[in-house]
Amino acid sequence: MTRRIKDALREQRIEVPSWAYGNSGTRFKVFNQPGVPRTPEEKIADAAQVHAVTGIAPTVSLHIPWDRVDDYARLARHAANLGVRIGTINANVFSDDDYRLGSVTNPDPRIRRKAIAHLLDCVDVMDATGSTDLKLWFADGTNYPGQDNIRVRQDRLAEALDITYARLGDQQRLLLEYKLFEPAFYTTDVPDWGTAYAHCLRLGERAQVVIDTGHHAPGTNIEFIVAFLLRAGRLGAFDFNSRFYADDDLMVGAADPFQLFRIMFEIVSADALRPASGINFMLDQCHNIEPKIPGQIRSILNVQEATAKALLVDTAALAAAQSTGDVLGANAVLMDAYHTDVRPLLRELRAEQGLDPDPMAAYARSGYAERIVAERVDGQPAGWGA
Ligand code: PSV
Ligand code: MN
Repeated sequence: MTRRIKDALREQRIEVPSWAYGNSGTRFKVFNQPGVPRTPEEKIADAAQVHAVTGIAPTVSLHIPWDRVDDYARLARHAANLGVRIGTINANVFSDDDYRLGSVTNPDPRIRRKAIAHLLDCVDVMDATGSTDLKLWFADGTNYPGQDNIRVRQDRLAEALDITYARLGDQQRLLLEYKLFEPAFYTTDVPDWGTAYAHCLRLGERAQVVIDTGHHAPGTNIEFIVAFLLRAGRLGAFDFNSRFYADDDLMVGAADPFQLFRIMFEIVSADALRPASGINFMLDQCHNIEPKIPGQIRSILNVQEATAKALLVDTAALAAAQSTGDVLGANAVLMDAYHTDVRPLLRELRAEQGLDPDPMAAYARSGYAERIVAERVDGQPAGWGA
């Protein structure tokens, strides 16, 4: 039993976002922290620290143009030298005045062409870095009834997706992310998993849905969406984070660790944890008030703990209780696993892998935090809009 759980945990991989290391905030204030990276290279260096102490975060998502460089192949080599790889390429078609009324769904054909050209540029970045995933999130939508034609905006979106999908190589995927609201407040052009799923179905097998755990109405049963998309073979990735009210990109597992456990249970019970399953488990977080590298480490540990608990579920006992209609018994099997303290098991696993059993303490002891504060004094710190 313990061996099976450890084997599964050893295979687990979680991808970190480059933007977690830059300055961030809310629409009210972006807070500056000392020592934040000034370049994509420094963001990758910070991400490498997270991998060094956790052992399960070997890839970094980039956000283009926030992480624009002249030579992406060189950036990929820089990552490799630090022991990590470039992961998903996130297309940013929202940080530009042209996109006030939308990007690929904008009423102006010139702006739509500009947005599509950027999506195609992102595929070039994938070719240069070896990245296999293009993640698309659109800030597109409307704020007022009557502002634009809802159906026509879907047509424009479909056209942009068709062109982008056609540009992908055989080993590359398009990952479509949905979001209920924000920055548009009346309609969002990809508001929910159903809309994303319908577009992906039409596009083809290499178009898959991204579940950002922060992008739902309060009370939404996210594990149901996970189960549905898994069954349909269309769950491409997660953007893990956590929120108490609206999307505020808090550390995953902070608001509702039980929800995270329920999600990971669906993953584990469908045997979808293995990297070979094709699901990219990414973090999508910003650390506004907490230090960034420890914020990422804590998030990874939260996912790892939820996963270990999910792996502990006695599936034979659960199936037996389910098949006999033993409602309370089935629920008790799940809750037994959830209530188990898996931290000793994870400490043991890390020690076996030559890692420090306590990654938070290992990072604090490393002196890296002090070093970047001392060294990164000149230049422009990376952050929203950088
Ligand atoms: C939008 O809220 C989002 O979740 C998308 O994934 C973006 O790529 C990310 O935030 C960073 O802006
Ligand atoms: Mn996201």
